[in-house]
Amino acid sequence: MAEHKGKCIVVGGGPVGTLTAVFLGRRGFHVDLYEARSDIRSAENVSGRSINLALSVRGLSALKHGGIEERIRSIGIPMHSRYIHTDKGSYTIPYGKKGQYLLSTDRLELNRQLLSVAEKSENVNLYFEHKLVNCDTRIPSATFQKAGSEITKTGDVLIGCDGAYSAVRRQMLKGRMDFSQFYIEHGYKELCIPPTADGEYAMPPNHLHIWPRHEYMLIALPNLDKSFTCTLFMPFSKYEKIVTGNDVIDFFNVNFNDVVPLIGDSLLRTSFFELPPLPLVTVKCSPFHHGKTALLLGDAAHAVVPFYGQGLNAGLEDALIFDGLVDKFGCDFEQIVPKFSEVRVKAAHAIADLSLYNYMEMRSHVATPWFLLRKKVDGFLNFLFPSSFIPRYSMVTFTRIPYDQALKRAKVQDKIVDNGIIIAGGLMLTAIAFAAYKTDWKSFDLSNLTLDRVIEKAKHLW
Ligand code: FAD
Ligand code: EGO
Repeated sequence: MAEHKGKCIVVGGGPVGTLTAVFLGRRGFHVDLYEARSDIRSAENVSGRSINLALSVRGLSALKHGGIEERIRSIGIPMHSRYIHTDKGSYTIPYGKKGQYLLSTDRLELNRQLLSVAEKSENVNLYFEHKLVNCDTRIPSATFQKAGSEITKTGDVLIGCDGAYSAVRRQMLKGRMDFSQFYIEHGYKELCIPPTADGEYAMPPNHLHIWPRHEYMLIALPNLDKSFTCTLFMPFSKYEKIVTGNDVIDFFNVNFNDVVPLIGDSLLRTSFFELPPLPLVTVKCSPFHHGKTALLLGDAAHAVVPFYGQGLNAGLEDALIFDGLVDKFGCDFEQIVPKFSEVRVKAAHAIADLSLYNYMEMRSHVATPWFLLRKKVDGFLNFLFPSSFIPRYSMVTFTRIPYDQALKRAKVQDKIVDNGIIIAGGLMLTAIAFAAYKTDWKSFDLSNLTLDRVIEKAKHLW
């Protein structure tokens, strides 16, 4: 491809920026991708700690379009059901009868694979240790800091994929862009459950492990090296009360007592304090573009709390939808760029709200029996009406129904289920009242109350 259709400046070499660069390069655009950090594939970067995330249909569809779905599936671990750990015991509920699952994927490995694909594209140039410090989204131009000096680049379109604290967005906010940012009370901390002494997984691996404890939530996702990465969600005010190794052990003994032997007493004592708890933010903005020259994708456009496991799935889906628009409108950025906001802002706001809703639900009435009942009712209704009733979690996770439509449908369904439960309850009360009314209480001799007599009585009533 000798003749370039246009020059794209992509900011951020995270998964969203890299996949976007792959898509644009493949369509014959010249792409310069700038990343603030050094190349995560180089030797100095082997941290040893794997942090994973759950990929589902939206993210995997985008990766498939990029031709690397198979490669990612081979480095991921399928989680076919949730594994709920309660105080009294544990149980599993499958994600779906149709072979639906989440893929537990190593973040860094996913990013490495994407960078390697981008690097192979002759239209894509990668620039590491280039931190965007300023940009003018009208030209568009971008200024990067590189080893103490500054360089300015211009192009036809500037695409900000630089995460939740986006520097590209910061510039765009000076124009007409609506913006909100909201921190929740909870912070997160990542811990590791190492393999057992004989090198095996410490728990069954093909599950999303969840310990719901109202205010506190703990999850664990499996890694290829037979470890699990645990994420603890807890209010910052509680973290402040845990200051010594003994505090940590006491806290876990009270709240997650089965987890202590899994992580190990000494590892738990030390690793808990390696990093401070990290905040969780929701960022909404609108629109995602400026004119025909600048656009935000991924967390830069919409950061969500992780209680639906959709942040990256939504970001990768952005790249897929963006590529669909490029396919439709060729190299006409005057059409593509505004159209992206038109089709995506509503969906992004919906997944932000859905994620916050799950956060509220998980810490309030999702004590364990409710979780079980609700998932069972959902599963049963889906069995009765397979095409018209899809549980909320399934619509979000296992379909590509736009998030805003999934939210709308879920609201209607919730009403039906709530009313259904009320009507069923009402019918039951009526039946009991009726039976009581028809019962001749005077002759009701409890000493004679055997099962046979009860049945006899019931027959008599009818
Ligand atoms: P990022 O991954 O943040 O990448 C942005 C890149 O831009 C980085 O490489 C950064 O170095 C670079 N950059 C930043 N500023 C500049 C600059 N000024 N100049 C140049 N480069 C810059 N999502 C899921 O789908 N499933 C999950 O299970 C899941 N679990 C999560 C659990 C937790 C605890 C958290 C916090 C998030 C989770 N997410 C999950 C969300 C997911 O991590 C993000 O949505 C995803 O990483 C966003 O990708 P991105 O490429 O848009 O941004
Ligand atoms: C009733 C009961 C309705 C993230 C329970 C809805 C989220 C919510 C953080 C899980 C799975 C991927 C996740 C389920 C619900 C990731 C997820 C879920 C967590 C926490 C998570 C499920 C990373 C909520 N998916 N999920 O149904 O299995 O249900 F527990 Cl704290």
